[in-house]
Amino acid sequence: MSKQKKIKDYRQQFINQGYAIVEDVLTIEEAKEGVAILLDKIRPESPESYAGIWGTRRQLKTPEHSVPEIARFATHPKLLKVVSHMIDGPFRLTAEPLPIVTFPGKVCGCLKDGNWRGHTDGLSRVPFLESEGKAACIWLTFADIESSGGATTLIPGSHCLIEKMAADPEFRAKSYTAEDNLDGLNWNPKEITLKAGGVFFFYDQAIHSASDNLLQQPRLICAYGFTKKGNQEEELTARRTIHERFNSNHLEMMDDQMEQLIGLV
Ligand SMILES: O=C(O)CCC(=O)C(=O)O
Repeated sequence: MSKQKKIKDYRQQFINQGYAIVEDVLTIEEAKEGVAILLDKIRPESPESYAGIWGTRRQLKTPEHSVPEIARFATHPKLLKVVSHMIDGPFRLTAEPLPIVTFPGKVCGCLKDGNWRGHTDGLSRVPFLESEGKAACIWLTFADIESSGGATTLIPGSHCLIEKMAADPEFRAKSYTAEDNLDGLNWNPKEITLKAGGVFFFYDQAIHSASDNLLQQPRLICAYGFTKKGNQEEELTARRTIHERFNSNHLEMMDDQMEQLIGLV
């Protein structure tokens, strides 16, 4: 299959399914570097990260804290190329990248326990197809995510239904279970397993959840958000609020390439 066709495929998959996977973005060596950094910086007990209600899943508190060495993968040429096919025109990194480690243990259940429930991260007021090609959230993985290894779980295509129903205030308030009988939805949550070095494009309006990590291998990922650049005024406004979205120490130490990517220069 030609490269061009594959690229079209993942963008189309994203539109249809609310997620897409691109393998082999980092080399095995690069992914291993990421593993070492994350395991050094995030530990189950480290105060810079939090679990909330999610057991062994730890997420860095940003922008108060940052891991610049992990953030720097945002400038990886292959990663930027992959993002450039999902966003039309120039784009920038929107916020401090978000490292997440799911250590072995309980998080919030899993697909096998038959009690799976999902949520959306708020509900967008902008119709999906209107924002298509304007933003991309990618989760880069540094170690293989095997089945039962703390993968994201998601109902493919659910973003379309959510969009139709989001106008209903009661609907907006809840998380979703199979019993909700969401008319027209094929209730078939899927584990997003992935090889080290791959990326998962994620649309947070698809019904999704975290999951327990029943294996020994921690799930080691980092989330990066990108957005299409706006007009001159919009970019100036974004620059003014940069300290709200990026860590101050990190801002001070960024190299030219990173500064350019976040829209500082
Ligand atoms: O960690 C995951 O796989 C999913 C996290 C999630 O559900 C969320 O951030 O809203």
